[in-house]
Amino acid sequence: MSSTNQSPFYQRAEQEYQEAKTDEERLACLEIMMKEVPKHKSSENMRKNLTNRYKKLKMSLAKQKSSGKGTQIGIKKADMQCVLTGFPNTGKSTIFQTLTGQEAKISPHEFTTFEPQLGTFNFEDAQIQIIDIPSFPNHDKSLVNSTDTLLLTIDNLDQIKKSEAYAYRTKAKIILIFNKEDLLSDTEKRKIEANLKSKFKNYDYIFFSQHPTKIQTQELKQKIFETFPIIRVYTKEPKKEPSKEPMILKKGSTFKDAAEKVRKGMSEKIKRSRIWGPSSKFGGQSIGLMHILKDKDVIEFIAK
Ligand SMILES: Nc1nc2c(ncn2[C@@H]2O[C@H](COP(=O)(O)OP(=O)(O)OP(=O)(O)O)[C@@H](O)[C@H]2O)c(=O)[nH]1
Ligand SMILES: [Mg+2]
Repeated sequence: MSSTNQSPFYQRAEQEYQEAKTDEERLACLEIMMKEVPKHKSSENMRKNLTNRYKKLKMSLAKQKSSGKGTQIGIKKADMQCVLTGFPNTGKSTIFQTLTGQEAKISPHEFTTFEPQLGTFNFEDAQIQIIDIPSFPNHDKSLVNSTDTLLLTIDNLDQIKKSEAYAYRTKAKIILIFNKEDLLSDTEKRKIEANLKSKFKNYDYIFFSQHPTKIQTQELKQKIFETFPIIRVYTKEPKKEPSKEPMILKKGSTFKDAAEKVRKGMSEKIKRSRIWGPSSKFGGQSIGLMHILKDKDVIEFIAK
């Protein structure tokens, strides 16, 4: 069975496999190929071949990891990360500049952004990492596939389906940013909105532009923040104000996880602990190590 008889997903994954730069990427491609290859007799050899390649790669990756080498993409992932993607000239770098206040290269020519630009913005004490990358098809595949959230920036509806060819392997949540709102008449905007609500129900979307209102910018930041499976927890010392910078923990974390994040081994030294905020029954409630925390909790503890 030749690979030309395979599904389009298989073929795409195979092509990406050939172009892949890291073993992680190759592994992800193989996973798709293994899923897509037909299960009948005539493709048995092909399946075996794929499984063998997969196993070998997994082993070599495990070795790399244990020897501490690992693979490198040059950007250290923060607790919360989002990536701006889309077709050329949709206004991604302009959005990057609006959100971060950092200057970006912006021009009416295509592919103005030719390498990833890293920035951060603040939302209610949380530091969110944002990366502006080159447009499809020159995007950074490993970033698109590995980030938490994709900000898919479009200026017409056809781009949604077309972009699936470039982002079909991502595990990220997607927010659609319909940009250049200023170019739309009220009627056009209503039509687009109706389409988004009927044909693209699965996407969370927002209209945006190069001159957004304060409320629009806040709403975009809020939407981005809500895609991350994390909570903010503030710590405080007795009789003092809570920390300005929250700790960022995974959703479902316990007080023990928080104490361990402050310092390894800390959870074994806790003498007394109290909590204020959404997960407490009342302000100043005493809690045990297994208490499950919520976003915006404030914890106070005394260690031995
Ligand atoms: N009318 C209008 N023009 C915009 C808006 N946002 C960006 N532009 C213009 O669109 C062009 C492209 O903007 P960029 O921010 O460079 O777009 P990009 O997606 O980063 O483009 P590449 O990096 O080249 O792929 C520039 O001329 C911007 O001034 C907007 O909201 N409204
Ligand atoms: Mg750009």
